[in-house]
Amino acid sequence: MRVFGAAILVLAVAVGAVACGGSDDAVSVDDPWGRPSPSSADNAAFYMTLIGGSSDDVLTSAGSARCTMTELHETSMTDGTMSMAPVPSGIAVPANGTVKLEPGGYHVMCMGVKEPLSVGESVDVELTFSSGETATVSAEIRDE
Ligand SMILES: [Cu+2]
Repeated sequence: MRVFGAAILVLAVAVGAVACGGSDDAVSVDDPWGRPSPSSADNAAFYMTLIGGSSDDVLTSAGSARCTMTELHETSMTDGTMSMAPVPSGIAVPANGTVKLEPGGYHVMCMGVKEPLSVGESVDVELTFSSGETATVSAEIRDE
């Protein structure tokens, strides 16, 4: 009986923690990362998972001090050819939804890397949303 009581207490604490996290109304960012910039190219890309807050939002721009210019891009496959294009309207993040920026899809394009991005370092990426929210995330550079 005593064991059962302890289990109830643990469950109550866990539920409390989840409810607390869910009350946040801004977009949150999970696992920001980037690929190392190859020495032959001066472009790099950042990826992350955007988790919607309590209302719809749109990631409208991103920036990093390490890039001369930064754009939001989407990679797509047309007739077997991989190409990417800017998404001028931004990346929509639905309320309580999840949007992944990942290789082969949406990404933050870093054009004109000022100094190579090396595996193991962390690069600050600033995000701006249509709601006016801004966030600075630390993208871990890794070989993936
Ligand atoms: Cu791109």
